Amino acid sequence: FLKAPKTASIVGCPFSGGQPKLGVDRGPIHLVEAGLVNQLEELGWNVKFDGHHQFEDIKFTLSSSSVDSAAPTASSADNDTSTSNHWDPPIGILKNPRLVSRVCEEVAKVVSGHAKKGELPVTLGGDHSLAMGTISGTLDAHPEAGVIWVDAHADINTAATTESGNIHGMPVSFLMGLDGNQQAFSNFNPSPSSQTPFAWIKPVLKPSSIVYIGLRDVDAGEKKILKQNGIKAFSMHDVDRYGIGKVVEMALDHLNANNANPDKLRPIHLSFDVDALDPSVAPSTGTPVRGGLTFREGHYICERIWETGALVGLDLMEVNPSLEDDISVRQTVAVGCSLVRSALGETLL
Ligand code: B3U
Ligand code: MN
Ligand code: MN
Repeated sequence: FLKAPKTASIVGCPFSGGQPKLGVDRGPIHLVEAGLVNQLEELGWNVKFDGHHQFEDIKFTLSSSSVDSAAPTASSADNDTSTSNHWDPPIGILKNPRLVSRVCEEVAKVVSGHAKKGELPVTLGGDHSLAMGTISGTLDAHPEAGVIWVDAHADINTAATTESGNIHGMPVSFLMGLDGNQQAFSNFNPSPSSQTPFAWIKPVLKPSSIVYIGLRDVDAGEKKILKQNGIKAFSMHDVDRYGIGKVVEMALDHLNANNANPDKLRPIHLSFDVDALDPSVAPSTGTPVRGGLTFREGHYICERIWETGALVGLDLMEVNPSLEDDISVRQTVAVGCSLVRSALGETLL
């Protein structure tokens, strides 16, 4: 049968504030320069892309409304996101909390706007803290959607458990409104009236509405959170044991078993961290972990989700073109493009 032409909206997010390594903000630029827009058009998509989002106005607003008007210190040079800006001091150990939060709030509006017009938002990161925005946006437009989170990491630390203070290791906890965040923030901030910068995030994601695939580097505190909340997770051990085909069926079954409307397939948001792939497949990423998904396993996940016809949102995150040599960068960018094409219906035959 013939489907009506569909529109994919590329949401380019050159943002690195959720983690300390420079360069991940150039991920979306490289993915688009590699020809992603054309490639999707060749698959029959109507592609909307009017340039990458600029978050400069957010930085400007934050810096000019800063309570701390002290002169910038040496560590707050503009191109250095590895240390805090004087206008965005850490909360507890969380780095760049106001900037990350405001950027994600804007991304949420953009993604939700596209999704409500019936378009498929394809967000290119940038670091994975951006998923607080993309998933808030998807769930605003499709409240019944479930999330498949493909990653080496669980990204579910709270302000109480994070050891790094890097917010890209925390987005899922904010989307779920986990207790650890409220408690920790009230400790940092004794005045009950003062809101955390993350107050805009509604706890829209139920623990039963997310499934992980690819995990292999999960902090002790995160393991507790996964257990306590009964969150479904398929680690690399499960991929080895069952094979990727069975794992993806189990993941889909889990989401659809928890569907409010059992007659309808649940809409799916796929949040793909490129570090889920083995570093030999995708070397240019900030926190590579050995023993990851093969090229085919990563693509299979995307192909199978496309096949369900239920995809309503896609993220491709953590491509960092500043890491490793030129060949590695080209390889990682090419894999990123090809994952997106697979999720948008590129078939093998
Ligand atoms: N769990 C660690 C490491 C990490 C999470 N996400 C990435 N790395 N990419 C943390 O910092 O929370
Ligand atoms: Mn991640
Ligand atoms: Mn990761």
